[in-house]
Amino acid sequence: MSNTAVETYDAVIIGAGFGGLHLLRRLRDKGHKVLLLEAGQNVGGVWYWNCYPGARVDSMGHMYQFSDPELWQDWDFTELYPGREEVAAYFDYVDKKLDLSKDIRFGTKVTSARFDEEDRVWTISAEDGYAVRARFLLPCLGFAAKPFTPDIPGMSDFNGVVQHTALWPQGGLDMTGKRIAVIGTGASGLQVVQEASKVAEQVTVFQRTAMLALPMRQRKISKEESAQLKKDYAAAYALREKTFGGFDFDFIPKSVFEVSDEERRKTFDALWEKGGFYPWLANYYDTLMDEKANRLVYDYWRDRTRERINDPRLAEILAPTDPPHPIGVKRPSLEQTYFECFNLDNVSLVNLRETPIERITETGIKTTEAEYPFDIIVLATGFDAISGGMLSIDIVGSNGRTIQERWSEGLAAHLGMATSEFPNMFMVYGPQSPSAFCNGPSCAEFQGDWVARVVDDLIVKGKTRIEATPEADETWRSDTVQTSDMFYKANSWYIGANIPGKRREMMVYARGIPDFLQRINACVDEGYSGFVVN
Ligand code: NA7
Repeated sequence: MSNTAVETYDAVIIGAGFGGLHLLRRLRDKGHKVLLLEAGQNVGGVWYWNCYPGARVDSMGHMYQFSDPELWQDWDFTELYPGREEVAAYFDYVDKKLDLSKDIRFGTKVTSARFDEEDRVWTISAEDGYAVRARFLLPCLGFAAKPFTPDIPGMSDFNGVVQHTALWPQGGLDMTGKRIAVIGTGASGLQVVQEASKVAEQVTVFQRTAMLALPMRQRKISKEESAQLKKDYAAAYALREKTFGGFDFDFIPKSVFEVSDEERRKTFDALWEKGGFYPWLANYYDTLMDEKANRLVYDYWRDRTRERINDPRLAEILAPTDPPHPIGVKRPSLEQTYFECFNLDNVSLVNLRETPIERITETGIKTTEAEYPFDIIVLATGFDAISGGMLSIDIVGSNGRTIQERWSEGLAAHLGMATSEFPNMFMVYGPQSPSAFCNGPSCAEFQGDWVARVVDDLIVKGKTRIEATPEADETWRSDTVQTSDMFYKANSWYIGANIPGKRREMMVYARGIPDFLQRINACVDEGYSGFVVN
């Protein structure tokens, strides 16, 4: 049914992170009428919400920004791996420089979207009653739009504060002198522990799976060094299209077994010193595909990590003799002082594999072994990642089925950006896109440029409907889920295994950026293969 009471746009974007902002800019530049809807009160996406102490990027700053010289020439990060406050300031800078906010409606949590087949237009509605129409619906939700809170008995009984990291109060939460529990040892947990240990009376870390974290090698970047580094930015950005992970470095094109023990050791040492993702994504190519090759990396990681932990009992829990899963098949967090924290008197560790949590009480946490009193319980328990955000919105496609129904037998998204029954909808950073295996801003630009190009082309040609075919969805699905067996050996959010009851399937396109770009560009060159356009 037509509804002319609400305004109609060429495109409505959901989400003001890297993906949404880039797309807004590109479509606006092409002269289209675009509106961006954002649930938060500012730009930044995950960086708006994840304002917990210590929140920090796991990519180097020069890679964690837009590649447009008009933007980077006047922007300097002051640390190699920027903290949340600097990233938030960067978003404000981009917003101001490009005057983006004028086309953003903040505080607008989209709850539903319906495709009207007669008009070939989406009607998008928000929690506050706001509604708008658009030819194209462009969800740019990021991988972490839906925080995950585990169902631990007694949570509501607790008299203190229970706080999920991704819903941290924008005004902060003072941990000084408090007794803090941290449940979860992913990136968020590690970062909170590093900060809380400096100010809290006591920090107790509840670990289920040891985090095989890599050393960040954080350092300050002076203005002079930044200016020097900028000489290489253009070359670094050009490289992103040619590497597996959308970074300016890549795997060594040799097997770990091809080299002598001495050469391997030298390489491992050099990668370790560089830190960050180098030991993961700049290692010998077979370390992420072959379990024996991977084990060599694990053993190296374990021994180097144990050097930093004084108590051998804790060392065995934090860096076990045998790997809990192959290293790197679950995203390795970057840490600065995490392992040394366990040498401090005010930090202790509870191994949930030996003593699981029974319940939360009025005063703290009760495990099968003991009861611990707390003032604040931090839930660093992650996200219903990749698909959780999309599935939280009531999106109804061309034949009346919801996106939940469409994907009930498994995710299927042509090019990781579109899905049959949902015409005129393109996702950036969505299910079956390279998302988590691609540096965020790189992926935002690759996918955003493609979507902007397609939307523009269709509008210019007077086409009003584009829909992926079920066959194209299936092909992409199978190319995504059929990945290295290694990825199925960890209970990671890449495969949905961190969420009870969630289908266990690879949700991230893991064939590398060059392959991805080749396929999405070929699709357009072939006249939109895998789509029906009219
Ligand atoms: P992650 O990496 O998904 O980490 C969540 C952590 O929470 C992880 O250690 C989980 O243990 C733990 N967890 C989840 N549920 C429970 C329950 N019920 N009991 C105990 N522990 C639990 O989320 P983050 O927010 O840290 O990071 C997400 C991404 O953001 C990260 O990869 C970076 O890309 C940035 P598990 O390992 O599943 O045993």
